[in-house]
Formats: sequence, structure tokens, C-alpha cells
Amino acid sequence: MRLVHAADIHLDSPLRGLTRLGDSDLAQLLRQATRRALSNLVDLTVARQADALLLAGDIYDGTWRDYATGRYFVEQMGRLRDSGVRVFMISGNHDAESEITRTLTLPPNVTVFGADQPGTHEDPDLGLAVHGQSYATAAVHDNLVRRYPDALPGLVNVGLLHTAADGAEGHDNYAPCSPADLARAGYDYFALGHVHTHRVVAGGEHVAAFSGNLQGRMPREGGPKGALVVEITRDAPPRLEHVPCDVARWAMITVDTTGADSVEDVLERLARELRAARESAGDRPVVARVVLTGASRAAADLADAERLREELRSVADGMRVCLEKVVSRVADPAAAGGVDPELVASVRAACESLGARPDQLAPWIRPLEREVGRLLRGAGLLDLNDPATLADLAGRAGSGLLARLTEGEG
Ligand SMILES: [Mn+2]
Repeated sequence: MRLVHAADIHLDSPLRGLTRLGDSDLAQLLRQATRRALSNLVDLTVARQADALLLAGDIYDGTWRDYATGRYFVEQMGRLRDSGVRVFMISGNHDAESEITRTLTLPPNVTVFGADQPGTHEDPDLGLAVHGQSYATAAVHDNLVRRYPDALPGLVNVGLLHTAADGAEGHDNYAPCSPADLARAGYDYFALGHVHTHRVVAGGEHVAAFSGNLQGRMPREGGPKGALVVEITRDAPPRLEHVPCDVARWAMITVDTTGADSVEDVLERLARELRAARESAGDRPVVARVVLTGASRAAADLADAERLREELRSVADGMRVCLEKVVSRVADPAAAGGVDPELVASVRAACESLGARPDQLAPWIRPLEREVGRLLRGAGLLDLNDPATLADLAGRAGSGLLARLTEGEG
């Protein structure tokens, strides 16, 4: 059996940062991005000849501003009906029963689970049993999966759950549950929603996974976004394939400027990061937020926000990356109470010269040699007359000192 699992479509959700992009073609595309990603999901489901599409909540971002949002979803589900694909869906915190005030009738291939209690829908033709429960209200703090029905014998069993699972940074801790709770239901596959990053929560015989959201909507939702194609066979654990459905990529790019001596150095580091984001995005437009961190002697030049933005923009333009925002947190090493890189460089040079000519140490070593030289030699610990030993001691003292000077950096 082949299923496609998606979640967190957040259809027509307003994407952040669009005002900064003005009225460009890119801003237009981003406004349509969640819709186009849904249409890509339908294309994928049909192209892979999936038996069913599973939607694990937060299909909508909240109640519809007007019926156009609902009409678009109905239309896309209609395309699946025409291809003979069934759809099983639950609502999440964003589209809980309490949040959505408008409704439209969905085509008959779509099954929506109720919110009062967990339910099961069987499809004997497919040999499939789907278990799930929608959210009645936005904030669900109970462990819902504990009350999910047991797997039905002789069928492929799949669960739908909107959950934070065992916790995820940046996501409300709704319907929490452990991987063991999910495995206990004994389903072949658990399709999870809510966490916007693709992640396999439980492996082995009873697989549970987040598909992540379908389209990134802000810098911290960077990287490929899409759906999971799930292959379920009789004698092996389900196989998952993450397939991008997004039409534009977000990237959060942090450039550590520590040790960069000039704006050119910083731009070179940025170019490397942008190139990586560009390559992973394929043909899609990339929208990046750039954050500069660290302590650099270029801090004063980077402090001019307008110049910085223009400098960074020309690098980004060359890579066909759009800058959503530029944030500089670069500290001046001297002003920040750090150690002046020039001082570090002189200490390093002094250590090197001492290591090369350890006889310079002799005047300092002589009193020590008089007091304990014989004892140290006798114990086989140190020979203070041996130039190689002195060079080693000088080297170690130097690297210790340098480590103390630079430990606040980075
Ligand atoms: Mn959610």
C-alpha cells in the first residue's frame, strides 16, 4: 500500500516579511505559496498513484478570511476524487472546531474525524483502517493517543494525530505523548502533524513520523518542506520518502565574523553560505535572513546598516537569493572587552620566537635549575639543561596563555 502523508498546510496563512519585499514578483509568488504547495501535494499523490492521502491537522491557519480559502481546498480535494484517491484528515490547534467559523461541504472521498472521541474509518476495498481524532479547541493538553482504538486485525492500520509528541522547541506542547505511547497502539504507521520539521519519532515495527509543513513560511522554517510518501508492505517496516512540495525556500543564514579582518572577508563567508542554500533549493526562489555574529575588526564598517545591506544584497543578487532582512550583532573585539587581535598576534609571535630559540629562557631557568634541577633529572621528570625540553615548556606556556586570551571568543 502506498500512502501520502502531509500536515500543517496552513492554507492562505500570511507569510511573514512580505511587506519588506514590496510588490515584487517574489512577494506575489510567496502570497500564493501555500496554495501552490497544496496543488503540488495533489500532483504528487496522483503521480505516485497513492491509495490515500493523510492530512494530520492544521490544514488551515485559522478561520477563513473569506470562502475563497475553503473553496480552494474543496477544489484540490475534488481533483483527488476524480483520480479515485481517498483523503483522511483531522484538524489541529489552528483549525480546531472552536477556531473555524465558516464551512463548505467537502467531496465524498474526504473523511474528517470528529473531535469528541477517537474514531476509526475502515476502507475494506483498500484493506485500510485509519484511526484519528480532531481538536475541539485550540489548546489540547491531554495525551489523546492513550484512548485511540487498538489496531484491527487483517488490515493495514494507520493513525492520524496532531501532537507535540515528546516536545519540540518553538511548538506548543499540545496532545503530548511519548514514542512508546504511539507504538502501543500497534499501528503500522502513525502520521503526525503540528511540528513543522520532518522527523521520525518512532522506528522499528511501528513507525511514527512528522512530515513537517508543506511550505516554509518564515526564516526559521528553512530548508526543504513537503510530504512523506509511505510504502507499507506485509513483511518489512514502512519505508518513508520525504518529497518537497514547496515553491519557495526560506533560509536563516548565520555568518560568524570572528577573525574576519575586513568587509570583504565577511562577504566571502556569506557567499559560501548563500551558495549552499541556493544549491539545495534547485529552481525555487530563496528568501534569506542574514544574521552576522561574532567579534571582528570589521565591526565599525559593518555598523553602517544601509551600507551593510547594500553590500550583502549585491552578493545575494549574484546568487539569485532575496534578502528578507539583515541583522548585525557583530561586536568590536576591543570595545566588547575582548582581547585586541593585534595583542594576540604579538603574543603568538613571541611564543614562536621563544620556541625557536629556547636558550633565551636560560636566565629564568637558572635559579630553578639550582634549586630542583638534580631532583627533577633524578626522578626522570625533566632535564632543565636540555634545549628540546625547554622548547617544549615554552611552547606549552605559550599555547596556555593564548587559550586564556582567546577563550571569550566565538
Ligand atoms: Mn499545529
